[in-house]
Amino acid sequence: MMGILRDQVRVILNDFGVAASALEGGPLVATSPISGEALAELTVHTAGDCDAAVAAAVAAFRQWRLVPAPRRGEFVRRLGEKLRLHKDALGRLVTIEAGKVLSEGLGEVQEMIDICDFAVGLSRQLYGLTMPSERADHRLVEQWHPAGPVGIISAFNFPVAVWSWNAALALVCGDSLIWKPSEKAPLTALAVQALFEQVAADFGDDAPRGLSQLLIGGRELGERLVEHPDVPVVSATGSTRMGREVGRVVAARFGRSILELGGNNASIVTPSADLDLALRAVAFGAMGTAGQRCTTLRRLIVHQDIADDFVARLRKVYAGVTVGDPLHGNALVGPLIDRGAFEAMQAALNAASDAGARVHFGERLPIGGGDAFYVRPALVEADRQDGPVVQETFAPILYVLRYSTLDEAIALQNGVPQGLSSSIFSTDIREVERFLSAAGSDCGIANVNMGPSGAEIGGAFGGEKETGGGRESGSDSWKAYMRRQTNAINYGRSLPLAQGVRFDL
Ligand code: UN1
Repeated sequence: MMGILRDQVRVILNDFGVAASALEGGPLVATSPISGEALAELTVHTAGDCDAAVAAAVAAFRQWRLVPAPRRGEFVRRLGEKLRLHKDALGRLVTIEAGKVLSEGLGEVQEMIDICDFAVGLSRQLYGLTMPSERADHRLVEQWHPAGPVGIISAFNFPVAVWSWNAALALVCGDSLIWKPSEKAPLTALAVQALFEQVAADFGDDAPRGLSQLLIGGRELGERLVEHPDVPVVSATGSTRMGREVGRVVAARFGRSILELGGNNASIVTPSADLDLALRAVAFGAMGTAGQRCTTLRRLIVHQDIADDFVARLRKVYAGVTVGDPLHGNALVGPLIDRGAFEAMQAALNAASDAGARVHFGERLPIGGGDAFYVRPALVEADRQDGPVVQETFAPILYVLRYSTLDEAIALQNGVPQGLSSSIFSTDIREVERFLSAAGSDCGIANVNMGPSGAEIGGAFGGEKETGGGRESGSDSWKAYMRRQTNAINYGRSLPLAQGVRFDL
């Protein structure tokens, strides 16, 4: 087993144009959670490299912003085509590096392709408004201009899709890119960067050197990027702790941050729910990606009349779900990313149990060797919403809470610091609409008869409160990558002042 993944990674990366020498001799050891084996030893960038990357991004931006937006869209169309061509290999690499099962690895690349398609259309739709002017012979309009270099900080769990949400939009908006991926997922970033460079080389002079750059390294590198005054937009995905720091630093220099931070997502299961459907949705939401999505279902709020039966059915599903090697067979749940994730999971389960909760499953399974961390997902019947229940533990733990009135369920759903995603299972239109109303879910995403995860790219993605307030991907999220300019134009021969002000010389 050992060495096989290492070889596979080399074949894939070599095919993408990454030199073998780039994978050896450096201090950053890339590993696979599938077996814990080392895949590569990468060179890391320095603070000086970061400054040089920003300088190159500024130069690239000055050129790229003048390329017509539909032509920039053509670049992104070609990027999407490149990803289509390499979907299988890149999806496999995502699985090897992040440990998600292969259909999810492939799904992640599909998400990249989808956002490229979206951005191509968008490149002809960067609309500004025309407003009626109160003054005669005047025109009042707004236009959207490119913002500048965009810093992208991404997490291990969606190592390439999150980059693409930001990159595809920022590119059609006329911005250049600097990407600092997670230290836990540098290889997929190298792969995507290599594909990007192929597209850029084929595109000709319109694509400047340095249009997209990659910074491999640790936290200090991210800090340098975030502080840099020549990076007007920073998009960061990760923990609330990280985002609080990024938000503060970027705000202090009046930059703009797009923050996509922790979630503690809940689903409400009402008595009128289609329970077969709810069971499948809850299983995917809570156990899919081994509980390592920011949108993972972490709290299940079940009506007391149906709770006993529903929890009994869930326990059967949890007992039987196949945990195993995400590359092979029929595993639905792959490994945790590393030992730290396993220890955080066990600490949360111990805290829940100490607080009187009933913990089912959650134990480590003997798969993949001593350096791999596979667990049976945990189901925890909690009496109160406090302690670990109000925290995001990036692992497959589903806390079950009971409720009697919908108001109480909504209060529980909203009663955590995070505000990313939520859902309700109900066939009662009154319940559904209450949940979606101004007094309902306080999250950025609120779904009906499905779980909180697995969003399509067409909607705006992000959440409120400690989730950070940023929106990425679809709808009008593109506006965060541009600067708005209002133009008042006088085409007359007199100078009427707004609000009737007089200033007669
Ligand atoms: C993340 O976990 O950071 O909605 C992103 C979803 C995916 C994206 C998750 N489309 O679950």
